[in-house]
Amino acid sequence: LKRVADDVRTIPEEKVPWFPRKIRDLDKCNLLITKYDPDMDQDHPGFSDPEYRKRRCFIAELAANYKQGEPLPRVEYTPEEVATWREVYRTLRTIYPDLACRQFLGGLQQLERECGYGEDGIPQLREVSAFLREKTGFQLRPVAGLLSARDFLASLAFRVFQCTQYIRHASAPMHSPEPDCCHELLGHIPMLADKEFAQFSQEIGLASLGASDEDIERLSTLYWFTVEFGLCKQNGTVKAYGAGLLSSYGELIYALSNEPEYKPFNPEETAIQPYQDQTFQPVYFVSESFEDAKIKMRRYSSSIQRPFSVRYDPFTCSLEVLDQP
Ligand code: HBI
Ligand code: FE
Repeated sequence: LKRVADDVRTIPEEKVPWFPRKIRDLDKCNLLITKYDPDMDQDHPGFSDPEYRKRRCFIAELAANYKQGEPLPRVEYTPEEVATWREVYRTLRTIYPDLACRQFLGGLQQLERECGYGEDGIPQLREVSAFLREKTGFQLRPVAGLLSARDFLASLAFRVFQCTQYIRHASAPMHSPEPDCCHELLGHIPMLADKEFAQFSQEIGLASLGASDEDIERLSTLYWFTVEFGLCKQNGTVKAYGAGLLSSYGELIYALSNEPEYKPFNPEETAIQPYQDQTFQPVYFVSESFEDAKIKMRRYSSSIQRPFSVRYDPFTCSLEVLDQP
């Protein structure tokens, strides 16, 4: 009887891309984009430094072998790596009070007090992950490099942030063509300690599950202009909350100068704005507040057509998938 019922179903078979249903499935969300690797990208500052490439490869290998639930790998950083971190930390730390949003400053202060953040050492992912879990339920997982948008966004649905653990080349402490631990630990982590921002991030992730390639492209553009390069108003002035800004001295100053164009954050328009991943953005989107950005993003997400709906169950760290009637 069951077979017959299946065979006569009139609903056309929908081609829904595979997506993770439980947190362990994130072990399969590991598609890397290698075009900005020091092995592939001739403009990478480490391209002609075989020692650097070997070291990055060693640290990336730890991430490639990682399985969900294992303790996060610890890296013994070299004095040269710590010196790079120190330079980045010191330079950015001096301009944060004027240019970063209050949630970022609050998060960073807590990380300095409770998690050993400072210029003297590169924080270990294991400690940072334990800290975030207590604040917002986010946890880290190591990743070997730039991840595909689909896999990166999917992990956010589980409050998992995929984090690189190697550091940029010592010759260019102010810039890295690919994500590195300075970008993750200084740009992203302080924001993920904020409850409202954590929820905003998870909701983009949930909206991405099983979405079409075109919807993934639009969601990753939205992610780009908010989580990576977003600005917001606070007490009448514009501040930065995007991680790409908060981990780049040059672009942070530029974004908050009177040079670039500002547009109000509006998901329909933001989602189709072309972006730059090699130079400064020509335009930035300004939110009235996180609350406002979250409401607008929610409205946008619910307009994405999917033949099912998802609900995250925090007790089992898995998704309930409901067929749309
Ligand atoms: N991969 N490792 C890593 N870190 C990121 O910040 C990151 C990524 N892949 C895609 C991505 N960010 C976004 O810019 C969107 O494309 C989702
Ligand atoms: Fe990032």
